[in-house]
Amino acid sequence: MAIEVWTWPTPNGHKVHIALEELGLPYTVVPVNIGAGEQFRPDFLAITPNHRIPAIVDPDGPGGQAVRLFESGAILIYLAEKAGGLIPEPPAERLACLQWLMFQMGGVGPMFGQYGHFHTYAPEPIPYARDRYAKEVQRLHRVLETRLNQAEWLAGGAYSIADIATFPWIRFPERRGIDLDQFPALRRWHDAIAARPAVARGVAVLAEHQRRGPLSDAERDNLFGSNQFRAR
Ligand SMILES: N[C@@H](CCC(=O)N[C@@H](CS)C(=O)NCC(=O)O)C(=O)O
Repeated sequence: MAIEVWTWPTPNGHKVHIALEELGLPYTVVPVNIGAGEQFRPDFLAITPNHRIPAIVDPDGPGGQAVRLFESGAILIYLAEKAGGLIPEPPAERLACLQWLMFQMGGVGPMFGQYGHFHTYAPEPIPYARDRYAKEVQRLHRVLETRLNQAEWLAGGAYSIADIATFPWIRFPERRGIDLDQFPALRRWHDAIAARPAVARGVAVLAEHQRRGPLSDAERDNLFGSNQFRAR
């Protein structure tokens, strides 16, 4: 039975699309237009009280019971374990994989997200915030560069969910003021992942809905305004 993926074409959504494509798991896409406020629909809130994509419903979860899951890192671990791939078996590499996955979830994602907020979406320029997140983005790229000078992939010798979680955030580096040519190991890693057919299929999911141009007032209200912060 196909896994339902409640998603939208953003870096966190792309992680799950890529993993499903790499693992060859059957899935159906349920679009959740976050600019239009569809993340606040009761059927989505029943899956994730955090009203953020991605989330999945697997009718054939553990013990044959349906499972609902949110948080992209947890979803990646679940999919990798279900399919038996993209997570190394040797304990040391498995730990390294989880470590770099957590680094993405707790560092790269939130910090790059705040960079985007203060450089693109904040209604007025706040130099301190712009500078802080620009420095963090640079620093996190340096950390990844150091790791990828030591190992081919983030977990070590094998491509894994740690790479899949991180890759969508390294696409379009110019959007974060990054010149990837200054990070040769990261460039090598990025190009190797971008060349994978499953990755191309994963980032093509819902590509026709990729956001372009400035936010409308309604989109701003849903993402950063009163609708976002209303008690539910
Ligand atoms: N830690 C979460 C973050 C998910 C997240 O921030 N999703 C964004 C899109 S990339 C979202 O749904 N935003 C909707 C909103 O802010 O209302 C994860 O990795 O799944």
